[in-house]
Amino acid sequence: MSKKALITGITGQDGSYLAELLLEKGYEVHGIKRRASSLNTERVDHIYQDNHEKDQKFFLHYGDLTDSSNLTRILKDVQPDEVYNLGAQSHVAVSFECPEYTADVDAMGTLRLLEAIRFLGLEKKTKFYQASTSELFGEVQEIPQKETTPFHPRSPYAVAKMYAYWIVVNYRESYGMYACNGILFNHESPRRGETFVTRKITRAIANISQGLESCLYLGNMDALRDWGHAKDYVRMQWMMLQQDVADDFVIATGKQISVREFVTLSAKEAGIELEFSGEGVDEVATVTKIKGDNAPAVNVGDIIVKVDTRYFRPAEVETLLGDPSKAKDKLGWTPEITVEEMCAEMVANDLNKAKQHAILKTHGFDLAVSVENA
Ligand code: NDP
Ligand code: GDR
Repeated sequence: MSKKALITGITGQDGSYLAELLLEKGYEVHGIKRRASSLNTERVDHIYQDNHEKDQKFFLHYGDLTDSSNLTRILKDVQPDEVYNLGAQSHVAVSFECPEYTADVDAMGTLRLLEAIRFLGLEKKTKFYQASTSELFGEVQEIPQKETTPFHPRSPYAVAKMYAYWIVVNYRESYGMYACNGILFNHESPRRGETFVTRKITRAIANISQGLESCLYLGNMDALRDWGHAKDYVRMQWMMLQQDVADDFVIATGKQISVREFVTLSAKEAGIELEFSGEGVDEVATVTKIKGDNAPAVNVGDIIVKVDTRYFRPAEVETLLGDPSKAKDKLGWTPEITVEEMCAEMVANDLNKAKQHAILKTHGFDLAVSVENA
């Protein structure tokens, strides 16, 4: 009998990579997807199996982390060996706009799942993984941050995730549940949501290079992050549930770069060299050199990055740098993909899309470029 996993947030970046990994390992994979007015399964469409296929291993269930009875029914039907709680309102800036909803999904949603497991008497069968975050460290108390570093969350998102972190610890201590927190630092990929800063940058650089956009507007370019690749990080999520004893782990690369450096790296990947000038809200990036033929719409002297204060946050997390020693020692986990390799993969993916879009535009099919921003 193959193991069964239930993934909340299966339609998101991590959920899609984790589903692929678990299917490769022979799991029967169940995922919870939200009802939306447009299709929202793009990241998992390539592994989708409909229920007319034989030996179906991949199942999607409608549900929502705000709906206890729905979660209880799905858990009762699936009886999973492992639950991965990846579902969340995961955008820090948006959490300042929608604090109550963020708390409901990210904090209470975690409690609802744990309670449903307990209510169904699954607490000795079902292992639980919680998607915790480096945002818990917020206003950092020590550098680098490890499992013992005190928390100081700086957004409604981080405060909600802090509740989720402690309720997981509490259910482990109170009911002997195998429940653990992966305290993951930022991780990205070509499947990263378009409004997180790395993807916003790689997508804009690609669009600008093909003449589909003229300027990238960013907030705090001084912010420092420890960026890894989502594929490396979901491997660890699975590893955390294969131990004898449940525990919490920091997952990071141990290296950090600034948002500005990520812009420079991304532009270079598209053959564009940039120079930053000006300070604070007046900072801009100007094109100084173009190499190769990836950026036909850009000229030396063009200003292609500016600051827009609307992307500043009411409280910022200026620097995050993780110490993954415990995960390396106890799980034997090491990240394999560097930030440079990841950036190259993301730019290549977005360039590919932008070039297709530009060809369509040249032939009179002008598809609108989505303007949602955060
Ligand atoms: P995404 O934003 O890409 O995916 C979030 C997923 O949660 C989506 O499938 C989304 O559905 C789903 N979701 C949102 N609201 C609800 C809800 N009310 N009920 C059920 N599902 C919901 O996030 P990532 O894949 O990047 O991250 C996965 C998890 O890891 C999140 O919990 C995030 O907070 C956490 N995390 C992420 C890090 C990162 O750098 N990526 C770092 C540390 C932690 P839909 O597709 O319909 O929007
Ligand atoms: P973060 O990721 O807040 O770290 O949360 P994000 O990519 O949104 O921001 C990283 C840093 O970049 C700065 N920044 C901008 N951010 C966005 N989104 N848009 C901009 O225009 C912009 N300009 C500068 C931000 O201020 C910030 O300092 C991510 C999410 O995946 C969380 O769910 C997860 O828990 C943490 O990573 C770890």
